[in-house]
Amino acid sequence: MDIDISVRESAEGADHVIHLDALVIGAGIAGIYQLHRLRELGLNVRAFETGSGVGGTWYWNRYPGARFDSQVEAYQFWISKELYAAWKPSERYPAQPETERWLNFVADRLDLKKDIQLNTRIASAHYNEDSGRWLVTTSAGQQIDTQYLVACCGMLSAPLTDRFPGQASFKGQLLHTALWPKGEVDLAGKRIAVIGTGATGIQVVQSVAPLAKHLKVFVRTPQYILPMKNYKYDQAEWDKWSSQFDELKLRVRQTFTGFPFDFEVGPWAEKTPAERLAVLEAFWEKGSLELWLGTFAEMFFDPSINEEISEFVRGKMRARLNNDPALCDLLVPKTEDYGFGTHRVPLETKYLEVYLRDNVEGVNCRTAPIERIVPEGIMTADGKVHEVDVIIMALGFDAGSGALSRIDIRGRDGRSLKAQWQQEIRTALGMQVHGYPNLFMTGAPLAPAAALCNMTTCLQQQADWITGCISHARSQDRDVVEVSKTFEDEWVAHHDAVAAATLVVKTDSWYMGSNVEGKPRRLLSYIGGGAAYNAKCNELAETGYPGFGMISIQRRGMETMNAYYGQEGHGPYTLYNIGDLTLEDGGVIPACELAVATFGKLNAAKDNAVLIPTWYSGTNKIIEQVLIGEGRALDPTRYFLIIVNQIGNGLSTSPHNAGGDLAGAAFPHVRIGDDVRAQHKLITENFGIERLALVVGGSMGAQQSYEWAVRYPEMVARVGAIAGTARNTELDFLFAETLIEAITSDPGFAGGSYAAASDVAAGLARHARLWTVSGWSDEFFRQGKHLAMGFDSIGGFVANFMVPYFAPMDPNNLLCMAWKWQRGDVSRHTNGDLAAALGRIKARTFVLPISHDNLFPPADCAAEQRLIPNSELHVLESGDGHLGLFGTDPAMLAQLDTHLKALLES
Ligand code: NA7
Repeated sequence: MDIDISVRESAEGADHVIHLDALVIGAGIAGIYQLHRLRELGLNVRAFETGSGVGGTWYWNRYPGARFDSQVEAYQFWISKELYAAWKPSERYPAQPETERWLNFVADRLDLKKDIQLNTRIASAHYNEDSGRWLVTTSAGQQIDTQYLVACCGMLSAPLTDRFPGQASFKGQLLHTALWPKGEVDLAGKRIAVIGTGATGIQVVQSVAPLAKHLKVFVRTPQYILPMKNYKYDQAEWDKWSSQFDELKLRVRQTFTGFPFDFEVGPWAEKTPAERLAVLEAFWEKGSLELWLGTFAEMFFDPSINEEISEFVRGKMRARLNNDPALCDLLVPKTEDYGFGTHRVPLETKYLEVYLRDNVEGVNCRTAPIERIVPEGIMTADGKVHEVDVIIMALGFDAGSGALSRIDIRGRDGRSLKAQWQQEIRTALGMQVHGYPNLFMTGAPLAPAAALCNMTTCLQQQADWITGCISHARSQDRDVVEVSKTFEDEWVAHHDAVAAATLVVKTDSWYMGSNVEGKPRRLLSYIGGGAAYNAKCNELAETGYPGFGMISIQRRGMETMNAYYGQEGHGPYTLYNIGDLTLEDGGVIPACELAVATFGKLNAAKDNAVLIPTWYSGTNKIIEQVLIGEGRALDPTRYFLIIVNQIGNGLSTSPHNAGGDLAGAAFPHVRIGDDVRAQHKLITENFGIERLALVVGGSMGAQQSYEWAVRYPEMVARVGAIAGTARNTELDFLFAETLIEAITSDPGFAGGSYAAASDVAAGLARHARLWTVSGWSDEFFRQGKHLAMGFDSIGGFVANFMVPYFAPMDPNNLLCMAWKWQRGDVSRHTNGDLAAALGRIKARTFVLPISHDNLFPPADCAAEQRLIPNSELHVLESGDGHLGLFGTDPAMLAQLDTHLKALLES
């Protein structure tokens, strides 16, 4: 007999496509909660579930003895106190039937079932880049068109079933724990084999041993165990827990593993051996996972501490096996096997004592591995046939990535998630994967929810974050959310670095994917702790999800026309919609967006904020690379650094991404003053900052800094104006004019209606040559700096550095900025009286020209400085000229740091 999968495929609606805002895959713990949250958001959402009932893990795993290892007061939904109090669990660790009833109770209470389609397996999900939506197909052929796809498939829901040759030939009953049939399975008086002694196998073994005529347990790797102390809960007990609902709800998100307990017994090193033993004994008595996840965190890092704790557990196990040498050899892990806690530690109830029974035999399948299943039973490598009536396979799962890999998921450009994960398992926070826009997931790899967590805690936390992210995107009128590759790379690197410090990565188990042949090795679960993970997620939500690109399909044609602009090359940054911006020269930018990158934290007094506007063609990225760093003047450990991209630079609202009536050449004229008013809204309304410790910028960034100081004198404590002036000179105006002409005279420019930047390649190359001539100084070339950068001549420098630098930029964007630059002039505020305008400045101001700057020579800057009341002139000595702003001269950067430090301390 083969495994009964008990799924009757629904063919509902096979003939027409259903349209949804969101489709949730799965109706387990995560699925029903995610459905509830997205429905609260007002989305048209539906969940699809393979089983014929809700429950997920607690629907499928109905094998004898199935129960969870988390205390029931913490294995909960935190939706409301009323819901919590209304279900009274019967015991501390309820068994599967009660948990399945509880999940049905929750689904009924929240009226979720009307939006859950049962008996339906999702077969494929293909992303359509034009619509920004997913086309999902069930195995019965039903099609669903959905904007968001939220996979709540479960981390342990892809069971490993076909493991041995000859399975189909077995004459008796072959059962898999995770596909256990509904209804009674009569095991009484049977000859039973259990293969596998993980958390599942242990529960099965201890439950069926008393029923079986004879039980053979096939043990390969022995397990460390902890005793489960289960006891009945009466109404008074549950009322007690219900009264603690608010504290528990808060607490479980603040601990390492999502339980209400944490590693709080104090450092191992500070205790005597007797004190350590006392702690271990006391926690052994607790009968929970707390000895593992709530005593000494050092056990995960230090092999000698781990060995001492392992030996404590081994001693307990040996005693329970009456120190029988053969049983201890079979069932007690040895030092050379692996250490306590480096893979899942199951709770058990008299599991070891089972082996002392006459009707139970442990078969060592390390020495004699299982070769095949034969009609009579199990054949092992020693040639022996173990004859049985029933085989129960407790062989585990393709964890974390398995469930999603079993669906044909195709992202942008048809890329396959399964194929990618066969090479390397990567995600961003376990909730998105780059290349799969609008696909979110819970319980997926590289998050605590993949394994190392009290599951209800971590799954709800993820579903909450996903709900928040979708809600934010919608509030910003954005249809598509996709994490950047940079963000994903950084998360994977962080995940690996944290994991590498632990002993967990040295142990083979499903945690590492080593239970599935060919699965790429990586710790599935993020091991930096639930609390740290939550903090990271919360920070992203509070700062507008930097690193998660959000685009509008309506505008997307324009946005993707130039792949240069985006999170990939310039992120992470966050888009802030500052509302409609009425422009000085007429016109309005509706829902104007500023792309903002922040570093460091705003202090409680809100007096450590530094605003850094960008220069011509530059973005937040180059400013980050050149000016920011620990120990530098702009030190993120001391200051809250806000780099704001100017309008028109390609990341903030710009001609190439504006869309509609404002697209391309139709984009209105924007002035420095418009940028500064938009930034003022951002600073005051989005960040709640009333005074800036410093506004500092180079070139057009200096223009914006001066504008800030003149327009909002009370708000700016200090100004650093690098290589720029408050009023543009006539010569500079002319230079910018030549830049404009270089571009617009290219026939490919076509009045601004070119199809791609490459159509204007010749114009952009001329523009790059002009920048070479005036941006760098004669001294730069005399010193051979271009040769030192690896170019063989000035021609090579232009062809291989300057031209490629500007080539991908959008010509209309550059023109927008050039026009703005030409007209930078603070004396607009005082009817053309520059002295009066600069006289308004209350900020302490450092004027910082570059000695060899052709565009903003020191003399021009000094003339302005003399008009600013509380100011100093400090010339940065550098032969590189204006484009020394790129950071080509470390000595100049050192001077700059010295001056900015002095300014910040003044
Ligand atoms: P696990 O923990 O992956 O356990 C699977 C068991 O099956 C484990 O003892 C394996 O031994 C054993 N196994 C697998 N293949 C074989 C073969 N070929 N021969 C003999 N024994 C084999 O899965 P569970 O379902 O118990 O638990 C999964 C999680 O679900 C659990 O951690 C809880 O969080 C809930 P091995 O260790 O590979 O030698």
